[in-house]
Amino acid sequence: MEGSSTGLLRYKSGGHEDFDLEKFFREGLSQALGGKAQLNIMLAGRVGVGKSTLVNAIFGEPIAPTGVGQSITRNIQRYDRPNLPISVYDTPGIELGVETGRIADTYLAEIRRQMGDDDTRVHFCLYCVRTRDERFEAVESEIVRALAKEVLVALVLTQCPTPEDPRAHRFAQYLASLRLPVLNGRCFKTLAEQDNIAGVTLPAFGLPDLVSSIYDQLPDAQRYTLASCQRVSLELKIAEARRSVNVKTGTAALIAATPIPLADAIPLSALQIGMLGQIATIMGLKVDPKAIVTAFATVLGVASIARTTASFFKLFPGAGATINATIASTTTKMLGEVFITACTNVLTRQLAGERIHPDDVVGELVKELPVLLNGAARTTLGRSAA
Ligand SMILES: Nc1nc2c(ncn2[C@@H]2O[C@H](COP(=O)(O)OP(=O)(O)O)[C@@H](O)[C@H]2O)c(=O)[nH]1
Ligand SMILES: [Mg+2]
Repeated sequence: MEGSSTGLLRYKSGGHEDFDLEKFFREGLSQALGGKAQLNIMLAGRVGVGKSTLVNAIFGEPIAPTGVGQSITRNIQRYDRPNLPISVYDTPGIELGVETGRIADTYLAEIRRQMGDDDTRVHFCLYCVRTRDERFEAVESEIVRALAKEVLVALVLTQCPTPEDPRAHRFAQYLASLRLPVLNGRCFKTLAEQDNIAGVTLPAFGLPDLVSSIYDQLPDAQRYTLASCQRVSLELKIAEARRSVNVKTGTAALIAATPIPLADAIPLSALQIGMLGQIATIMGLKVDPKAIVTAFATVLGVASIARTTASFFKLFPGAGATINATIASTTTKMLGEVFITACTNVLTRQLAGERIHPDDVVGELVKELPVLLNGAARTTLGRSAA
């Protein structure tokens, strides 16, 4: 069991090691939090179109300052937030007629300056155009074309009243006719923050579509950061959590490539429980490790969880006394899917306006686990163990 290239088999076999659910979950959390790659976003477009509002709405945090004041930024500003692996390069708003020729050069110089370093490189640019201006100058075309040679550019129509607004639709068609080299060859209509016009509330829209489209184009490491940190698309969180479960499922199969006695399956349990910490992080939920322990004890019908893997593996009836690759990967996938479902249920209730106490995540888990595990485990594992 020693010297594995996966780096996961650091627990020696022989039954001396403790199965420690709380510790494994904590480790999963800290790996998930510490493992987020830096994601750098450039904002470009004219002054006051809603660049700051857009990026702040995507991440649910005031990263870039907003306001209607004049453009005081002469150079590109970098904004960071503590505990958020995201930086925003806010460009001085384009003021038409003012040194327009040099604007693109300034942006490009900054992009190139940061390009070499993985931590500072710009991963994508949001080029914002305000819908009601119905104006996109030749110089903006030039800037977008120049930027797109260096970096992924998403063209965003900001402050769009509704998805069906006819004037926005015509403007979007006009922009599409320019055949700009932008993400998906089109612009994204958005209203980042709900608006109020003549007493009518216009709900925010368009951000999930924008964020998912950008996600599709990013490298895996930045996808993870974007999906985890964004606060607009639950679907994207689910997709990323599934991707993470698939990776863990593969690793689980490796751990049990040579079948292992259940008593020696601690690395597998550590992986599975750590995975739950990662899922919670992607879903943006704070889950108390102690509450997780209580939840599993409830599911297992015991007062406290014994410090053996065998006690934990009672979650998977039919798993048998020897764990092979199929059982390892099947149980990992099952546990991952069940936890994603539990988190999704909580977040869905939250989106519906319910105030969710952090403990409710665990409450959901306790509700979901027995049903899902018992059903799935008996059929799937019964077969693979045979
Ligand atoms: N309601 C609403 N107001 C917005 C939106 N986007 C921009 N604004 C308003 O427009 C002003 C300028 O926005 P800001 O994000 O600072 O523009 P920037 O100069 O492009 O960064 C802000 O004070 C906001 O009140 C939006 O999506 N909804
Ligand atoms: Mg701004």
